[in-house]
Amino acid sequence: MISTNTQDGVVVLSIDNPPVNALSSATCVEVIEALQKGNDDPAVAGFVITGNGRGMFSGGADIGEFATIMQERKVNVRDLVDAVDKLPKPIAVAVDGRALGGGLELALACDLRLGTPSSLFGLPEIKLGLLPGAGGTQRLPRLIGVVPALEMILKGDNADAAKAKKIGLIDEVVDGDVVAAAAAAVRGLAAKGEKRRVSEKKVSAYPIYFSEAHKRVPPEDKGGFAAHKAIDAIEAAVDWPFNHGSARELRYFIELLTGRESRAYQHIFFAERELAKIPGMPAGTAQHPVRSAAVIGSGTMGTGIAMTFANAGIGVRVLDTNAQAVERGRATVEKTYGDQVKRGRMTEETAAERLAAIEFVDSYDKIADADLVVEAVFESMDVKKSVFAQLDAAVKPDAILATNTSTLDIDAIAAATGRPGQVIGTHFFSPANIMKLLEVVRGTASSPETIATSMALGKTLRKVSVLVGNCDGFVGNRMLAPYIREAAHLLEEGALPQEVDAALTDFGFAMGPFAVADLAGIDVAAHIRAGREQAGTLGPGRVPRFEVMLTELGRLGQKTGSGFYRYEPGDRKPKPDPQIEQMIVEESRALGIERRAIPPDEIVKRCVYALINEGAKVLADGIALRSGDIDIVWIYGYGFPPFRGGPMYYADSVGLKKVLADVEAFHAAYGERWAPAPLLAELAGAGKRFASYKGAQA
Ligand code: 3H9
Repeated sequence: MISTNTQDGVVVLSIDNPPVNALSSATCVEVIEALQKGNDDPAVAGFVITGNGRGMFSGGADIGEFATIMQERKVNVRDLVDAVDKLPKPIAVAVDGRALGGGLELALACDLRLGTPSSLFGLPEIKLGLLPGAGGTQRLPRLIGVVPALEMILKGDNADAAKAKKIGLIDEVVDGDVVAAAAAAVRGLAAKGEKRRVSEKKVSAYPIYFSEAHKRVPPEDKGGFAAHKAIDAIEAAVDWPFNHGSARELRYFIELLTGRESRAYQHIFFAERELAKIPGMPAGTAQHPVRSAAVIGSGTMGTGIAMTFANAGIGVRVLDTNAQAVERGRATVEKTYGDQVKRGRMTEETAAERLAAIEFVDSYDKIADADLVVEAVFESMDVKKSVFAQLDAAVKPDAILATNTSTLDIDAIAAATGRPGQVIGTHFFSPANIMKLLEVVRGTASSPETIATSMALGKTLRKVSVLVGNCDGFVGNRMLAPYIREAAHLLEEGALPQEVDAALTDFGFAMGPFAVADLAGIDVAAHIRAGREQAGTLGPGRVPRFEVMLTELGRLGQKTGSGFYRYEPGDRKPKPDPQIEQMIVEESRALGIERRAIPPDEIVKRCVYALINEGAKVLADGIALRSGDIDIVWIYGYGFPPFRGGPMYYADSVGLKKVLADVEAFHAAYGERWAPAPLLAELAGAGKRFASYKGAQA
């Protein structure tokens, strides 16, 4: 896991633990032993630690070992970092690539830090619900000051080499042989008998820095647990000598590591990495290169998708025959990039490049040579079929034809073409240039090449791509339907939109279902409902009609200034509306329902368990490959609280027996729509978790 060579009295230790040079227990042991050996050897002047020259110095502690490492008291990054800090001989780090988490903490313990122009430095532990636990909270503020340290640790973002040099995180950026430069620097220190331990530095800060930082992060029960602990640990670096602060950091780290929040984040980390693993799809499956793309439709989705391509450096033609729609689309694109320049998030040159990458065209022959086309026209099967027939005739034979439908049957759309193997769903979420989620919807005929290309394209577009099966609503919108339906039943029974939304945002959702409905457009929901009514797929029992009633009233959501809430001009904040309250109360009366006060925890259970019960069906039907895939869809596409790990992980953490008992009680009280999913009943009965279910993949 490490290799060593000696260059003119300096031992160079290269970490070689693919794929990311994680500092596993075994790697730490090897490095510590090599340091001890070199230290005992009078011919050795000092050390350089580096990576394996493959662009990754180290991705940090081995996350896969977290479950056991502290409990079993195995040697870990903390021991390695302590050994480096105590080393009598000088040691430098030559960061070739990324130094993340424990990798950067190792660098911080060295006397000197050298990087290359492409090096990146970060402490992303916060994204795992942790704080840097190998001295990072103590050394970083000592090295660069409290304010930048707070920013780096609380955001978990990377600093590039230029920034790292500017803030004093590294000593030198070497555009050449960084290892040789580090070895020379070590010889220099050795010649002077000098050590430059960061742990020996002092740091001061005003208490207000910390009190303000506490105010800026989410509350402890809303995913902010690790952030508050990190702030306290950094404050300990100011208040106390290094060893005391370091002991505090360790205590917090262990507390976080074994806590619910971090376990949920670790689940998300691994679930995200599982997404690329597609059962039955060999790793080297051929892909179709996507160098140019086309988008059909210049509406909100079409322009958002076009910007997504442009942002990834792929030229895109947007086809729309409606001149007015094109003007609106063009204006949206120009405004979006213009705003980014105004906010300092993009240079004028970059904005100009991206604008130039998007071309609006008005006929199919102008997109004939596109490698991939994404259709984003009106959500109607007839319209889509007609577009696909025209695409099939006009676009080169090996191009992939993708649809952005959010609910419609991919196979029926594919059947309108003579190349069903090259048809697939790419369901972007609105706004497409911002939202991270991409559902890649595989049709019955979608070829392995089409699937592999679309998944790889998702990565190029910097999306989190989840491969899902073809059914009404796929994973996300299929689960959304019973969730929203239950929220509407709660209105009929006694709750108001603001109460339902408050209970769910209090649970941690980014937005409540009624605020979301107003944002997405009530007419969109009414249109989907009408389609399901026609297809007979609305679900068992009576389904509340609020979206139909609001549409009839012209209350289409934010865009008309009113929906489930009312909106002041220019203000997106939903305001409770007495007119809506009256409408809801009258609906309850008309249905003969005696309204009652519904406590927030019942609201949460009814909505979230409706989601979970449908998720179990999605899993059993093979529409999602794994329960973790469903979690990723809901976290990235629907604002499910990440600190709860996604709906299926949440169900596992509550315990499926308990979830089933509640679902059965709701079934008895509310009828068929609550019939427990057979998979939920099966797993609960066997004392298992959704995470253990491999059925659909087997
Ligand atoms: C820490 O350091 C704690 C310390 O403060 C204190 C300790 C006491 N460990 O993402 P990719 C695997 S916490 C184990 O597809 P990329 C990953 O699962 C750690 N495994 O590649 C995948 O495996 P597989 C702080 C890891 O190039 C494979 O590597 N560090 C680790 O797109 C490829 O991953 C972090 O939070 C790890 N640390 O991105 C960094 N990292 O092929 C987390 C990756 O079997 N990691 N793997 O599915 C990342 O952000 C990205 O993986 C990275 C590479 C940027 C490194």
